[in-house]
Amino acid sequence: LTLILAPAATTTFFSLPSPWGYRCDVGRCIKEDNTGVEDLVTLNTCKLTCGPFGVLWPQPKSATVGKEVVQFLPSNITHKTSCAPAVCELLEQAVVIFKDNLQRYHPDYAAGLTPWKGPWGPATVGHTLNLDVTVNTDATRLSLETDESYSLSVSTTGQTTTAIIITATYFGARHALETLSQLVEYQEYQDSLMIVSTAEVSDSPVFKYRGLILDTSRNFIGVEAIERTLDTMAANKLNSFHWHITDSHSFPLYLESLPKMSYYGAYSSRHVYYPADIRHLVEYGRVRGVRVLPEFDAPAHVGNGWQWTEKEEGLGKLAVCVNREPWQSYCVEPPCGQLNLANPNMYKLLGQIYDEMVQLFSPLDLFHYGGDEVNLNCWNTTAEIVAWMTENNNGLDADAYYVQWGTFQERARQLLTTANGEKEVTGILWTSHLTEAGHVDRFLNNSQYIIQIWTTGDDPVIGELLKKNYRVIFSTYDSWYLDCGMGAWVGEGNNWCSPYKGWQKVYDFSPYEIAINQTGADQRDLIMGGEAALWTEQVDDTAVDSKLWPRGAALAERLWTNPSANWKPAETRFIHNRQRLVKRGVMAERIQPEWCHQNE
Ligand code: CP6
Repeated sequence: LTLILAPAATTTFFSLPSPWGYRCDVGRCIKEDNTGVEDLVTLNTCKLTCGPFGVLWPQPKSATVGKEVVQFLPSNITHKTSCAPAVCELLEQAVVIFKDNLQRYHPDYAAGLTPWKGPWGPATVGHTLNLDVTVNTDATRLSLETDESYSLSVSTTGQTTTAIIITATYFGARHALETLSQLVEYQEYQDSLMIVSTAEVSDSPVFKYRGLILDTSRNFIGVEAIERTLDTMAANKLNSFHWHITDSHSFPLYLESLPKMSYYGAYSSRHVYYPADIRHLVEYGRVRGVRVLPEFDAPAHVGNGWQWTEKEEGLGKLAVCVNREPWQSYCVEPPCGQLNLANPNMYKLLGQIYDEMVQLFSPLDLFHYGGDEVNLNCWNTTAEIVAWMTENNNGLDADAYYVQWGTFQERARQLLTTANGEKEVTGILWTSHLTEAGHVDRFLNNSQYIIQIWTTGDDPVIGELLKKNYRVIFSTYDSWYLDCGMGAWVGEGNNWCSPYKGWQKVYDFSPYEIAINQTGADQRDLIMGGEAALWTEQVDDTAVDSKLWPRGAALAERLWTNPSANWKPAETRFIHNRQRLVKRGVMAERIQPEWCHQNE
């Protein structure tokens, strides 16, 4: 009988000061002794190793983070959960993602090399990270009522670090795992991970609705780039991916009941989202705590894809002004196109499109109808529509057209409700002439719609809508548009990239301040949150990451934490968060030279 006794392992607490004579302070190496003699070898070792321990983004409501770290390996993570079956199933996936994110901290991860090749000492091998997750309710889908709060408690005794997570919902637990992953860093010295040995975090978001908009019509964005976007949103606790899937340029949405929409409207058969892609992304988002919210923009911003009804089926023209010139007379951005109000088949198709979208994106808690930038001149210069207006004694003045537009929106709402099994879905609409003071309460019920503001932060329409009790989402173009807008490419001297909106501008824009300025109160019951927009006239897969990140992270802290200070005190954390995003495989834009990171 042979007994092999493993050597008794002991945990080494690496206090910061670290063992190299340098102290690692949020990513910077500071010499401990006062000899003034720099040892470049140990300084550089420290630089390689020195991680931004405890740098949290977005800043939690309350957090105490210890100053000591212990080593462990990602293979030494255990977890136990207490939850309803459907929640536990999601949590299993969340834990896999959590572990993968830790693997990504290894500098050789992207190169595909096998990480954790050692050498690591017994302290690393013996140490275990135990996750203990309790979720108290059984919700498995996000809504505007979802409780995303969490408490996270990290403690270390003997050979074990335990992270206790207690939340109301799965979505809170998922946020807690993101925070926990921010308490971990890679340590070059022993090729292992290190985790802060003690921490207490109690956290919840200020705004319920925290999102990004991605346009996939002006240019197609591949499924992988969208996955990466969802990953990175989750890392920053953003919870809503607003998918502006179609527009007048292209129709990349493959519909089984209407395949000719994308056959005519997609840029090519490769530039299509098939039902399996969409279902995959909806589920991919759900697991990561991100709602995938579809927009079907109408009655304007349509065009390519709609031609087949006239060419093949005898259904007549369902979209008018399609590709019409000179475009300046019929739309704000070429190619033009608007739905044909005079042809009842248009509603039949719209209903079919909604039917299939509801199936693909189910379960829906919100639906975006678009509704922006309708051009009345398109309709009243189209003979078929003018004849129909006249026949029905509607008149031909602007108000007559607004009434028809309002009627269109009401029919669209009814079609969507029917598509959703007669269950009302809260609608979102862009600000437009229909949402102006003189029109909005005539056409749009404030219990049925949330209005998304895309004009500037000083637009008085914001105060008007709030005073009429409309719920709003902010996407003001002077602060939260991450693209170059249209001016740069239509060659009209309008260049929204100039000046470039740095992360500081994104960070400092505060919806509550706007509301106070315009109405005297912060209106926190009506302001659901905000979204930064990436319109893709000048973006494809190659630029999505660097346009969205790290500026999207600045938006995330505004909406999660709503800091009272401006960007300045957040700068160091922001930069470290950006470094972490890069480690996770995101091509996030650089903020400053490495020199600043290491010296200052
Ligand atoms: N496309 C759609 C767009 C824009 C909007 N809707 C837009 C407007 C102004 C600027 C940038 C984008 N490209 N469908 C407005 C909501 Cl500056």
